[in-house]
Amino acid sequence: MPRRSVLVGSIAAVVVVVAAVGAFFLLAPQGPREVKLEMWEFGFNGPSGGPEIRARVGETVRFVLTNRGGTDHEFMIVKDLDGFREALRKTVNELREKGLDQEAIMESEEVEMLHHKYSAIELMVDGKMEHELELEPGESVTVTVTFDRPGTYYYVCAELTLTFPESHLDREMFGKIIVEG
Ligand SMILES: [Cu+2]
Repeated sequence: MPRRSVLVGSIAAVVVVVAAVGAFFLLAPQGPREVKLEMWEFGFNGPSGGPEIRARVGETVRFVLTNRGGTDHEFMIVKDLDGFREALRKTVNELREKGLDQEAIMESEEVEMLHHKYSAIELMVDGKMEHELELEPGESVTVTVTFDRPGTYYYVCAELTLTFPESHLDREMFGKIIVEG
């Protein structure tokens, strides 16, 4: 075979391979975007706060949560961050005034109800819808969240362990989620 034909043949082969790889990535089903969040005292991926997450309306994001800290941490998504924080403070104080101890307050119906009231987006875990999740130290959970409406949301931890009567939210354990239409 003349040298030129070999060269043309090689180029053609490279073009075919590049086109095939390109088509594979274009046509392969794109899974939900994955966001890894490590929980620490008292932040996500660090000692305070958490990374800002941007999503599009209709997008599904898979959160891989791992509790790397030494105490329990929570995960839920709220819209009214200040309202939730204030309501939690008020409820905890009212229950303390009634004489309830930390354990009783953490397991109280009142605190549970607040989580339900302020949860803005449901979390899908193993095929089940949840308002909030609680992870023990070392635990890891994958959560799927679909953002149906535009707006600003916050993923938060409102645990009371170690910080009682304050919550982890009072130590800035939250991050912003911006959902664009
Ligand atoms: Cu926490």
